[in-house]
Amino acid sequence: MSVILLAAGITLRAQTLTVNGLVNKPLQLTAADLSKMPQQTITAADKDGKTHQYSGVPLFEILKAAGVPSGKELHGNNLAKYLLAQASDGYKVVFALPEIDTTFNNRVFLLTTLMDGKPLPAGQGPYRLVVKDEKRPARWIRELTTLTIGEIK
Ligand SMILES: Nc1nc2c(c(=O)[nH]1)N[C@H]1C(S)=C(S)[C@@H](COP(=O)(O)O)O[C@H]1N2
Ligand SMILES: [Mo]
Repeated sequence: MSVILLAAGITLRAQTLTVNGLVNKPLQLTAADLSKMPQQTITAADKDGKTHQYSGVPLFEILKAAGVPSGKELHGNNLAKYLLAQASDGYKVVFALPEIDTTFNNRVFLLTTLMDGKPLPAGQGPYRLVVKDEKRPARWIRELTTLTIGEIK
């Protein structure tokens, strides 16, 4: 496990986000890689109804970078493909590809790195999915480590 040494002896885990499974291009994204991708900032209410500003990379951008079927390719067997998001505590969440695909709808699925302009706090970050306009935040997976594309056979 690599670490980043900050001033005053504070260390942070240099955590990467793994994108694997049925992708053309498996990825190991660092925070620096993510910062070079398109960014979006949204306002969303957390579990307690408190609104925060969340910033990060639209999930669809990450799927495009990994070469996941999208748009017109999303038919036939590709519609039985899914995105499995996994966290370091073992929490797992599934999304269907058309949910995330902006050619199907305009819902916002954001891979967030910042909350209210600051890195996500320990226990939430460094990466968390935020699903806007979903009535419950159960799929707002904290401490996200891996995105895997699979297919239901
Ligand atoms: N990694 C991880 N993410 C998670 C969970 C979890 O147990 N582990 N619980 C989910 C559920 S059920 C809810 S309601 C919200 C709660 O978010 P909060 O802990 O930030 O209030 O986180 C979601 N994300
Ligand atoms: Mo929950």
